[in-house]
Amino acid sequence: KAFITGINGQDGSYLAEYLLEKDYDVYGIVRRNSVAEHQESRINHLDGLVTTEYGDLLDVSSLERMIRTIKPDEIYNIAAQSHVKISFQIPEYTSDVNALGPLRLLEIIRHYKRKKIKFYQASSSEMFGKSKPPQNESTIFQPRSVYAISKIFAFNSVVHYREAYGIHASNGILFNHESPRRGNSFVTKKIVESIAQIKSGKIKSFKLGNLDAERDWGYAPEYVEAMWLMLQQEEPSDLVIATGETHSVREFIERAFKIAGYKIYWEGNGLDEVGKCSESNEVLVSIDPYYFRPTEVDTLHGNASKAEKILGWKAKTKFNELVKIMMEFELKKN
Ligand code: NAP
Ligand code: G4F
Repeated sequence: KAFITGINGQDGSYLAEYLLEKDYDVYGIVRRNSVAEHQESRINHLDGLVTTEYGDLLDVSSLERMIRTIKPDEIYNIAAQSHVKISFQIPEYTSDVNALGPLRLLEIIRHYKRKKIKFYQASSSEMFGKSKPPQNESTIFQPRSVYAISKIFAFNSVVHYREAYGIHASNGILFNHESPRRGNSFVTKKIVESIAQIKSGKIKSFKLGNLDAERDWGYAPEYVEAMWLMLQQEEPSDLVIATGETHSVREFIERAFKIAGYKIYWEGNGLDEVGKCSESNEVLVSIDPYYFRPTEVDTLHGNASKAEKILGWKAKTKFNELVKIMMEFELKKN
């Protein structure tokens, strides 16, 4: 039996599918949404296959009730206020959910002695912050946002509960991973969705922030396999999961436009920089400082060789293929 927090998120939905294929009984908590169809929008197709109840990382009684009634073998804590930029606006809420949420779960496991529950925590490459690339398990954390700080608190809680109480608790330090199910306020999904809307004539252009940030972007369905593998190991551990390839936001834009049949060129500098269509010379992309962050993580580039050695896991879908999957999905939708 598996209990997934954040089951309606990008990763939670893929993880639920993955565990169902492995014959798990899958349970999860969902949050009430004022628009009913948003509430389980990514897992509607799993209706009748997974069991969901209302719950929240801020509501200990809901977590305790779920764990005591389900008696899960594995808990995957995937839920979070997962948007880095938004954490600058709601730092206290972000910390309550992302830092204290996992602590609440670990406390429940600690006091629930009936059987050994294995625990997975969704840690993040964002914790590395300004540490120089490539980053691996020995790289120090130099956070650049409250999101990252909250994830470091959770990371350390996992290590502490493992050492102090012998809990089988592991941190997956996942680098950015995307898919057609990615939320559309994250840069990759925003780019492909906007390009498809340009192509179908719904919009003329779109605005972005820092085009020079570099990320190690992988494919989400492959990353949930690494989560499961970590809990199948005799010894819990903390592992980096990444592709080992890094590309800029700018490269992502160029590649996505190319797949959609456009060639673009860049003109101007700083806030005045624009991406124009080579054929029509019309502006397709411009800069809006609203999307800048007070502090930025410039480059993330993961070294996942430890995960390869311990789990036998290696990223298969690299940058070009990922952009293709995401762009083609949007083009078909529009
Ligand atoms: P996501 O799509 O934003 O999903 C997050 C899920 O958490 C959503 O289902 C959300 O519920 C739920 N949630 C938020 N606050 C909650 C609360 N207080 N109580 C219960 N559930 C709550 O994020 P994701 O991309 O799948 O990421 C999954 C996890 O991995 C997150 O912890 C994220 O921080 C971490 N992570 C992600 C990446 C990445 O590149 N994707 C990389 C490293 C780490 P609603 O559906 O109601 O909004
Ligand atoms: O897509 P992003 O918002 O992802 P970010 O900040 O790297 O965070 C994601 O990955 C983390 C793992 O490293 C996760 F822990 C976290 O939960 C989340 O999944 O932004 C990527 C880059 C940033 O440098 C940002 O400044 O894109 C830049 N960017 C440029 N224009 C933009 C935009 N980001 C967003 N969201 N929107 C823009 O318009």
